[in-house]
Amino acid sequence: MRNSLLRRLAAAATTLGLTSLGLLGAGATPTQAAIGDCPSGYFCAWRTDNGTGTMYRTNVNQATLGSWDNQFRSVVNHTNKYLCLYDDANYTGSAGASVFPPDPAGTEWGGPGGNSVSSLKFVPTGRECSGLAYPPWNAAVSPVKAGFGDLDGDRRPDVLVRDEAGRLWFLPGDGTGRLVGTGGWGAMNALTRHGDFTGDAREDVIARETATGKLWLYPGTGTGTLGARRLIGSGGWNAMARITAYGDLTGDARSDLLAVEPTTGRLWLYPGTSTGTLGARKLLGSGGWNAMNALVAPGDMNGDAKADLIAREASTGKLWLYPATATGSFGPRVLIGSGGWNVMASFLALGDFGGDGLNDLATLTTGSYVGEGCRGVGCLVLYSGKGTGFLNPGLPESRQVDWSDLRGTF
Ligand SMILES: [Ca+2]
Ligand SMILES: [Ca+2]
Ligand SMILES: [Ca+2]
Ligand SMILES: [Ca+2]
Repeated sequence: MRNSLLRRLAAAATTLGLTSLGLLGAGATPTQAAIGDCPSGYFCAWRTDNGTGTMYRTNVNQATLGSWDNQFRSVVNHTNKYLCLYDDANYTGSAGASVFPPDPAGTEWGGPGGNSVSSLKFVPTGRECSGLAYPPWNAAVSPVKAGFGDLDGDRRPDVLVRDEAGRLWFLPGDGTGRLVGTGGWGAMNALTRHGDFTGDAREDVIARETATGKLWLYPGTGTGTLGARRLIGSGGWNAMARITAYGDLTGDARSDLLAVEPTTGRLWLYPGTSTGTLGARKLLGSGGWNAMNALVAPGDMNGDAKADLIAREASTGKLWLYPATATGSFGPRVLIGSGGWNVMASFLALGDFGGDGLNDLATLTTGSYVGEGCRGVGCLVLYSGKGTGFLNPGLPESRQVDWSDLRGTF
């Protein structure tokens, strides 16, 4: 995908004073159309490099551009959609698309990177200029029912993806995706799921609302969609970090929630209850948990049927396994990754996606990752579990590339 030149060119334009009509001087009136003439809700273009002269405008897709074919020199996107510009008609082009983010206020403008634009379209997310809104997720059918990771009950672990438009996608594991949240999910600053909180044997989603610090439970319906949400935390949850739906630690077969208190470094457990709410919290770790920059709930990793915890140590990039004990706490931790794990942007703990009955771990990479078959941001790397608590070497999944430009995968 060709990157937008918009920001760089916008900076240059500002330096030259081109974006400010005020710099024309008091009383000066531009004799030709200018950037500011582009109406709200429209994409506009000009044949000149400085946004003057005859203005083109549209707010709908254009498979061809007629007399404006190969004429765009400067452009502005005053819409709330992503704008894609293509070198060929019908939304194609060997160089891919130039992507211009939504800019409803119209504060930035620039050039399309050459006067070669022959078609354009508007899409909700930048990914859709050259592909699908969601990445491909392929998982095997597990011989065992994991009790988590599987929203639709077919024993194949599923992924939920939040996109740049605040929509939620359900990826059932066959490479496809279905829209299960039409918008508004951008209001959440924590998303987690692991097992059933409501007691209907269907996996549920928990989300924290940024503006209010409230914790919401979205009950799974068993098909990949989510039912009407319920308030399970009336406020104050913005004071917590690493909110992690864990599975059952307390031994009552109800899923529990973990969270770190940043002011103290304490690790707390919020037990699930029979009413689908959270009970009084219990102290699990008396301090030091701020040293961890990721908590992962992968289910049972060491074969004793009790769900375990994986944590990444920020300063060392080490991965630690905290095995659950029979008394609902953690035994001595075990080093399962000797370093380098900070190149991972996030973890996906979905159960057994390899199909051998043992729980696995998937990761998504940052730009620092270099692997065979995939490098940089947005690679999916699969670590199959050995059933002993340890992981096999990671396999970058070259068939499942392009997990970038998303706003959460869980
Ligand atoms: Ca499934
Ligand atoms: Ca449920
Ligand atoms: Ca429990
Ligand atoms: Ca275990």
